Amino acid sequence: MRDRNRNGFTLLELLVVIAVIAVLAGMLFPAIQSVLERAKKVQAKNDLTQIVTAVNAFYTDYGRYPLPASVTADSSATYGPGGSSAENGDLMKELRGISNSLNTRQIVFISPPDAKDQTNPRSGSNTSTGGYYDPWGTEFAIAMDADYDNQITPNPYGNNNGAGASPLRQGAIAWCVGRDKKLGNNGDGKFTGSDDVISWQ
Ligand SMILES: [Ca+2]
Repeated sequence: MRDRNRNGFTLLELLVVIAVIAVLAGMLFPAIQSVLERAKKVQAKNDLTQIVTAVNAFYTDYGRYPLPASVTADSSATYGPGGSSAENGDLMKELRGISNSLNTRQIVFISPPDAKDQTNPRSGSNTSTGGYYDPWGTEFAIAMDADYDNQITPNPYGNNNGAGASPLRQGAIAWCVGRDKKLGNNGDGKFTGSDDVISWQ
């Protein structure tokens, strides 16, 4: 009996070991979560930069932004959540050269990956609508200077709420609403303190 105890673990020793592992895992979990969250933000920033680059490349090639002729105000040139066009799919199809109503030469300005999960798309495209989604599952938003006065009116986050002045001295901008899926911090519309990611800062 005594020899067996000396060579193996007692039940109590095993329980202590399991408890220690559980405590360590509990301490590591938030750290891992925050690393993953930071990686998603970096991914979102990259995607936003590519979208803005694609819009500006369209401008360079065609001398205008990828907007229907009827759209002449910045306020009606916003695609994605909260925009005049609630989805970004139509714009993305133009930028990808899938649609040729604005992109008449069907130049490919951007090629986002297809989202792996088409019923809950993240970090990629919905293959039927063309909508381009952020890493948390909401479509990216894009705004353009539709009246060509070299500024976007208004700044989607308002004047001096952490995302610059309104109007904003940009020709094309893009942003996404982050993990909480709401503009600003839990829907307050302010960039300061929010989990949103923007292209212009
Ligand atoms: Ca403008």
